[in-house]
Amino acid sequence: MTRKERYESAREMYAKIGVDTEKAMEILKDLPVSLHCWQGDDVTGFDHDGPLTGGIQTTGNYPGKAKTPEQLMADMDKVISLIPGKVKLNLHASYAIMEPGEFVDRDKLEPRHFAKWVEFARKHNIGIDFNPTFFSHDKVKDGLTLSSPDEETRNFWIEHGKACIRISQYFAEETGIPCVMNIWTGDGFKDIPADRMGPRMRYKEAIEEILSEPYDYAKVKPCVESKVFGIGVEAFTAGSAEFALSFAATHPGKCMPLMDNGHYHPTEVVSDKIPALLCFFPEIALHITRPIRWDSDHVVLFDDETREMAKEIVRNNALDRVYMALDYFDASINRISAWTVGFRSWQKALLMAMCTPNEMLKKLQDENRMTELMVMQEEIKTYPFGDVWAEYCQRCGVAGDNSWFEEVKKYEEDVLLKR
Ligand code: RNT
Ligand code: ZN
Repeated sequence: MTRKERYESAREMYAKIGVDTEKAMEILKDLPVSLHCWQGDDVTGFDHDGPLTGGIQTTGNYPGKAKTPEQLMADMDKVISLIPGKVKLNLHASYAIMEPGEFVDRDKLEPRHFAKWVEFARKHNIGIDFNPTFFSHDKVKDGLTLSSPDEETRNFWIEHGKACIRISQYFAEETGIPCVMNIWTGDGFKDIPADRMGPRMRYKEAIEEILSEPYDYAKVKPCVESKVFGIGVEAFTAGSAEFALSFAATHPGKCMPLMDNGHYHPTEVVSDKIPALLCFFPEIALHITRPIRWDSDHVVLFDDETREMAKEIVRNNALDRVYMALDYFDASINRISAWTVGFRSWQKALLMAMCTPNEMLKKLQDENRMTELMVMQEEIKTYPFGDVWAEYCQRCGVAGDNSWFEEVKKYEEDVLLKR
């Protein structure tokens, strides 16, 4: 059978259970998913020489890491040529591009420092998401930024946040696509604190100050990302889950919560949290990653929890309410491949969720036909999803199988190993 024939046969099988594979592909191909620039250079950025701090860590020393904006952009061009669907660029403030000899600290960053990224986005006809960088900087004082008891420190980082709001507004205006601006700090303590509320009150007030910078919520979408712990801040993080959710809930029309599925206790699942939040928040944001035992930020795979998260977005008709962004960084393997596998995995998860007879399954649940529900859920696991995926990739002009990896090997030889 040819690929086309295989797809036709799959399409018929899915149609019999009420799934429209054509519609699924149509929707998915235009659905933006944010691709994080930081996989390409191990979260280093261009504005400092220091180490990566803030409770996050990359491990590995695979050759070919991008060291300049040009290299990072070339690498992202390569990735974009290998993945189906619609990309959005996700940038951190530390990826500012200065003029030669120029140094501007983070509190003084301006839109012009990101003009080259806007050019990049224009070239690909995509939007940009943004993140203030509250880590890897000498003004992180005793592990604290926005929650620091030191006013000067706090103000520096508040000014950084405000600068980032202005830059986000610039991105939205230049691209015509809203910019999701995510606030995450690694603020916390290694050991048992004597005051948990003080840092959180300072954090709350600092975010409020950042959000007092004027912006249009239709264009700039600030989020607050929570985290349970980080390396070196095991005992306490200021931006805990309850903190971030409560902040977002009490500032409607100003910001939304962001859940990173690496940021919870290992038996908690974000797939279950998505529908809970959707009951209350008009919009939410996600960082999609793969935690192994902790927030290890491994490459996203087409695994059970990834699929479950995609299902919750799709079957609750929330594709226009959930901002999806990848967030992981593996320095131990080819970085182009890491990006590509992760993006393709999330695309697969979304496509599979769309190729699931969600209405029929919900009905079985509502009629308490739980035995049948189990049988049906097991049945569709072996439906010919691979044939739909191959067709989707073909229509997007990329390889439907692993032949894209040949391109990566060639790029490694021709470009990465020469760096
Ligand atoms: C860290 C958070 C945060 C970062 C990026 C680089 O644990 O997940 O989102 O990964 O901002
Ligand atoms: Zn994250």
